Amino acid sequence: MAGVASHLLPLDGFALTQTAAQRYGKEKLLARSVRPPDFETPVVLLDSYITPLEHFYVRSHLPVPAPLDAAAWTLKVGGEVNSPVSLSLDEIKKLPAVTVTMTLECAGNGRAFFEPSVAGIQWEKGAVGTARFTGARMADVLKRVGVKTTARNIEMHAADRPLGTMPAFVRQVPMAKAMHPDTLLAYDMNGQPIPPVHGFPLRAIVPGWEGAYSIKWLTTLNVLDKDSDSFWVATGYRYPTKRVAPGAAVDAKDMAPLVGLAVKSLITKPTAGAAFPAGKVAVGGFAWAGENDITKVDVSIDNGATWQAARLTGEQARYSWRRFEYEFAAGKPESVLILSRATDSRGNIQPAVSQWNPSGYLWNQYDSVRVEIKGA
Ligand SMILES: Nc1nc2c(c(=O)[nH]1)N[C@H]1C(S)=C(S)[C@@H](COP(=O)(O)O)O[C@H]1N2
Ligand SMILES: [Mo]
Repeated sequence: MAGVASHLLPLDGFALTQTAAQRYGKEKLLARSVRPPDFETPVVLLDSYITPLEHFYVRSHLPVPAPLDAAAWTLKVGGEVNSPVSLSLDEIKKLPAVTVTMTLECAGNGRAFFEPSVAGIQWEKGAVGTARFTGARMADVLKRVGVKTTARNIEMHAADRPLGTMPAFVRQVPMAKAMHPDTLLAYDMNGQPIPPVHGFPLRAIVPGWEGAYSIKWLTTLNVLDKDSDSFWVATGYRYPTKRVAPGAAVDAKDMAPLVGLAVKSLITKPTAGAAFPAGKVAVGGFAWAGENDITKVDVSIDNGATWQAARLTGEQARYSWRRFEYEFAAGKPESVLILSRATDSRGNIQPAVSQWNPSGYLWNQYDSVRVEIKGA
């Protein structure tokens, strides 16, 4: 080691991961990528209705921007509008404040389970969480600038900068969703200023739609009379319009942009592999369906042969997951597979088998947790 300064030695993988996690206060999460930061929440930490900030998953395509100065930051609003403006954070905070409780889920949550496997972050079950977002209505800002009748989409730009030849993370939201009173320009998350890694000082909140619509570090709303030609709008976040064979190549004309989210449930207790004495076993979890409400969650403890309705409990809010609870009596030592299956207000039922697709989006088959019942 002579002559090698210790501070120049490469950190090992674990140390690197810990350093990145500490920087963002995400020590308890699973690092799927360190640069840019992609952190997944272990299912055991998703057992509360509101996900605490330190447990909330992180998905970033590009490095987190250098700390943004809220006093110098502005939101530029232009394009197909009568009077373009630059708004300060204070001006946005003077608009009526709205709080929306929302389940935010990455479209790629569950990608790791697709067969054949699909390129991208290998999320298992925890690229999802629920938070209370407070901000101004996007509609109030758009009304203020006078959107022209030619407007079709709002293009959103952010402060995170691409590495090398990577495209910037630019997305669009159609006018109708942008003008919806629940679509926000949010500055608070769970009652605190949005943390840097979640988009400080301002992020879009497009409730009930896959997470990539909710642009972090928002800098610009550009009103368009057409579709954005940015990479992530033109080619990203697409899903086949028909069922395809696993592994098949899908023609661009048979792909459409993702909107909404799939009906889905997640068992948060017990955890996989837990062991119990014979007796009562409590099952709990959450179910969500984007813009739709959850009307039913069924549980099976016999490999899906029979199903029983779980109780829907706790807070009920549009765009937010719903708690379900179930209890069963374990009589003898055996291995039990607990399955959950949600139904939404439009009659969509969680499938037994997720539809494979080229980008590995919207994994939503029955959730399953295996537990072991030991002797009394
Ligand atoms: N500017 C910007 N906004 C972004 C992203 C990004 O990489 N850059 N990632 C998107 C994706 S894919 C998701 S799933 C959510 C994740 O939000 P979170 O990191 O606050 O959980 O942010 C979205 N907003
Ligand atoms: Mo995402």
